[in-house]
Amino acid sequence: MASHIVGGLRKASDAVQQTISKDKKVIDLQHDMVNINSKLPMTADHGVKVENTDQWLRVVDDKHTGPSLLEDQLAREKITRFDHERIPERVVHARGTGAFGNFKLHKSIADLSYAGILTDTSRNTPVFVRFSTVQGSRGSADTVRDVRGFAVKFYTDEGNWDIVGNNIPVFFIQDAIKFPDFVHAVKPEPHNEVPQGQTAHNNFWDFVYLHPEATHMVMWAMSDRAIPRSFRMMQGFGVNTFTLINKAGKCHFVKFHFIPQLGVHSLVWDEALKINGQDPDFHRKDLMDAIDNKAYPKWDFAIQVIPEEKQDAFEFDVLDATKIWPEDLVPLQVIGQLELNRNVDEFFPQTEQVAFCTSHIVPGIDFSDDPLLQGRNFSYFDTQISRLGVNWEELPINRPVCPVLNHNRDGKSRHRITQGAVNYWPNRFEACPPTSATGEAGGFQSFPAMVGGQKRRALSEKFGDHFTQPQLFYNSLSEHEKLHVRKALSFELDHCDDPTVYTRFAGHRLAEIDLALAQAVAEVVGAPVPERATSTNPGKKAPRLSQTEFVPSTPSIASRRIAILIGDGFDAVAFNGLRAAILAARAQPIVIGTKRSRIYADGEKAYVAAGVGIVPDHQLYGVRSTLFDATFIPGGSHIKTLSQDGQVRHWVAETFGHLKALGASGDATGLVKESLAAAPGLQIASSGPIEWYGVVTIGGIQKPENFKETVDIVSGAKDF
Ligand code: HDD
Repeated sequence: MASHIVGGLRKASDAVQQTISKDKKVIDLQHDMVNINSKLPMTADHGVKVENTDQWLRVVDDKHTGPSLLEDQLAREKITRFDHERIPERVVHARGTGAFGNFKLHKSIADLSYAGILTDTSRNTPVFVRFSTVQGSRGSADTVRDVRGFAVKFYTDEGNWDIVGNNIPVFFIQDAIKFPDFVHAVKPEPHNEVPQGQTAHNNFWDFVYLHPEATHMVMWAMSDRAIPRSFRMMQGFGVNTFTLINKAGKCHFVKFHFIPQLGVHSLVWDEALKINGQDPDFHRKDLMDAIDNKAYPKWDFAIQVIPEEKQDAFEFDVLDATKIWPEDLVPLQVIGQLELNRNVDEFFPQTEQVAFCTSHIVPGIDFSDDPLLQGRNFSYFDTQISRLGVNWEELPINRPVCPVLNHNRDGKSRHRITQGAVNYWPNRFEACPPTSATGEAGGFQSFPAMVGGQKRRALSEKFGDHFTQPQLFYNSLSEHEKLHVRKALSFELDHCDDPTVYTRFAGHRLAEIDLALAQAVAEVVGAPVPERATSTNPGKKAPRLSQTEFVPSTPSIASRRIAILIGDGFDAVAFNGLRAAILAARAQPIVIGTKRSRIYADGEKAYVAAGVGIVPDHQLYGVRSTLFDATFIPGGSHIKTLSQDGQVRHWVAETFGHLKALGASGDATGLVKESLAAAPGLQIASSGPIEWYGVVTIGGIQKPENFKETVDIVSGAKDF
């Protein structure tokens, strides 16, 4: 992985640089920035210059031995500050990474909302986005099978608006009161703190069996959505139902969507497992590298809207977070674009201290009675107090770009100094009045909804339909996606050792969704195989639930990582030609050598003194094929060396097995042929002839004799 450079501001392209230099949040953050490279002398926290930070003050004899003095205030400060560096990690979504960018509205929706950010197309609203996994702790790996958080903070002119979403459009539970149970069940088990970064354990599968409402999200979590190739290549969903309020006081239900312009792409499970060990920072580096390389990720921002009077018009309850609004029933309207274009300057004060709240909405946007959202509106503000202290909204990353003034005061780590003699309303100076007192426009007004009824712990009847939508999701997947779901379920339930858990889920719950799926999983995990479906699946499908439907309008390899394998004696013409083509397509050529010392092309030795040849980015044993999107091997006399190296053969077979493009020229075609012929995982039954899927060679290549024409491109990874 090419090393990234922090401080993306320096590296931004001209157009983006111009936008960034006017960005209100960038200007705001500069008040709090210092530069460690400024060559200014070191000081203690109270400002006194430090003379020595290497030796503790001691009473020493003539051999310089003797006790250390507690009196050394500088040493004590250094140790004390270090002792207190850690803050509690997020109780969920602890592992994450963030970046800055902006939001541009293309189409005003003034007919639906009076929010400035949703009506003023001339604005460039600064944003901070944090992506995360849910289950693992701060140090867990990036490519685990998990839901990804997709939290967006819009620094709008009217205050901060947070969409705290995920890359899956539904949630495990319907009522926020279940959240502690759910999180306890998904997290490492209490007696032994195992497992880390996975749902593959008894407690999770026990919980989801006992909560049929979780079935829909479980199906998504077992699909390829839960192992994204990149944060840049996944959808974002607000999940909960919010409302939009227009000037006329009309209310519409709304769901928010972010659709990646690069398309939706995933790893295969074998890759994800391997990358966990090979590069646990794979996703965060991918995002930073893309931004440093000016391949700024972009998402279309879209809404789905249901008028208030149509609330009861669907077979699902529009307030149920375990249900999607199928796009054939409620179409998506694209109204804006989100772009990320600047890496953080420092992780802790920005990515770690950023704090989102679903309750942070701006005038023109309001909540709904979605029972999950209502509880979230309490939980987020509360958790920030435990993580960051009550004054968390004063932290630079969290403070709005519009003026903030009120009578909230004091508390731990109060930073702001408010001048004036009063801290209450009303006051004799009429200082800091709410807009209701002045008649000024723009104060947040809750939508005057009619409410009434009994006080009861109850949800509407439609919340009780738990299987229609998981069936809809599963039916809508392509064959290879279904296969991946089956394998994911088989993997996860295999990690449950309590027969009650895997037997009930595989043998009973899955039979509510799809009998063939239930039978296949039950057999493989050792559960009694169900003979009949426990619910009828009418076979209904909905558009754009399969991620294969998210193909970018202009297919591109921009920002993709392409490995070029070389040793001494590579063919310089093929190498240079392909590298130039990769660069022209704005992808990243990454040269992998037999060593990271200078490597020479065929016939190049004579020029050693002139310093030609190439110093590879990595040596063969420092990285693995899994970290690249494609591989090219140029021909040349280096093939003699490469073909004797098991690592190279494994690289080729693994690339093919993971369904990645594989290119070879000249003598390298023979190496590819031999490596694939020897790979056991390629002979798998399939629906049709695929042949050499994804293999491009120059100079001809023969199929190995034992190679089956019917390689299943999807499960090529089977034995890897
Ligand atoms: Fe949550 C964090 C997304 C339900 C309580 N949640 C958190 C983050 C994301 C989500 C992306 C990380 C934010 C960041 O990057 O700092 N959560 C969701 C979604 C949900 C959801 C999409 C369902 C629609 N969450 C949910 C419920 C509750 C919480 C029902 C509690 C009743 N979530 C929290 C939390 C966290 C959190 C405990 C932990 C850290 C934080 O808030 O800031 O309050």
